[in-house]
Amino acid sequence: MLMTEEVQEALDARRPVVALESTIIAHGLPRPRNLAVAEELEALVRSGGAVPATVAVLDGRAHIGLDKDQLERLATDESVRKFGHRDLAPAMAARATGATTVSGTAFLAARAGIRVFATGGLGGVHREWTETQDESADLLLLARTPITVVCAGVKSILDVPATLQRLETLGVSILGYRTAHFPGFYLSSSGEPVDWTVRTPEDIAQVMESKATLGGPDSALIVANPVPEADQLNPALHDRVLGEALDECRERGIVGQAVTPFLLDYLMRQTHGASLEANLAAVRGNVRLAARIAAAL
Ligand code: PSU
Ligand code: MN
Repeated sequence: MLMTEEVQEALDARRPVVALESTIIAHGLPRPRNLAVAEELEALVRSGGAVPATVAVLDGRAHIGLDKDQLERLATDESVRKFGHRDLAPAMAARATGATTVSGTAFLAARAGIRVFATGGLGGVHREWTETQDESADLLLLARTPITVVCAGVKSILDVPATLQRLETLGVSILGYRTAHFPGFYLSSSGEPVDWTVRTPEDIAQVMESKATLGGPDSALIVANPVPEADQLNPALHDRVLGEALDECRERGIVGQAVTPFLLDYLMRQTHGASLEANLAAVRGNVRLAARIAAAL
């Protein structure tokens, strides 16, 4: 694992560090906006008083923290792949280059000693799970990785109730941040309830302390932070376009790792960019909150 000096020094001195994933940059956002967003997210972490550590695999080496050129390569090079945690070892041996998903990022960040990680929306159980068995590797990895993940829920392209059920089965704790409802990624609420609501970053730090005192469980802590209502995608538009996107995905026979990027891109085009703005508002809020949690620890 290669750590930037800045991240290494911050971890050694127990100063706040926030891990950021890179799949959203390479595969979740349109070019050239993705590079500007990658830089903006790092700047948001810094203005929150923490050090950003964007995670990726470059030429077979796992990087915890990227410099400007490396971030640019990730955002512009079309050959950058998408790596979940199962891809890490083969990618390293093959000297391959790829962005890390939530599972790949959480795995590497936790091993580097980073305690807080921010993303947009988690992967989860897909709506056609009974036929495709498509469940994101994010869930099982989070079930056995002790890291706090700040997200706007799970992507609304998924089966949200089924995903929440899986997280319950897997024993992953969920905290609603200033909400009694699980957020809906592009939407402020998925309509599903959460069992625990917290109001401040200090409350979240307290839960992390309690977990440390208990000595477990060794699973992730999900902080579900809704996109502000003013920034959410219009719910009726969301439901209509999502229905079309799922039909199109099925008709075209898109499967596996390509499903999530396809659906995100379809929504963006068919909502004329409105879903992108909601996605970005959610990610920005998560990154800001993650920096405050890291600072509160
Ligand atoms: N959040 C976003 N955009 C994204 C993702 C999350 O706002 O593109 C990525 C994450 O990296 C997540 C991945 O781990 O989508 C899930 O992909 P899959 O469903 O193939 O596991
Ligand atoms: Mn999948």
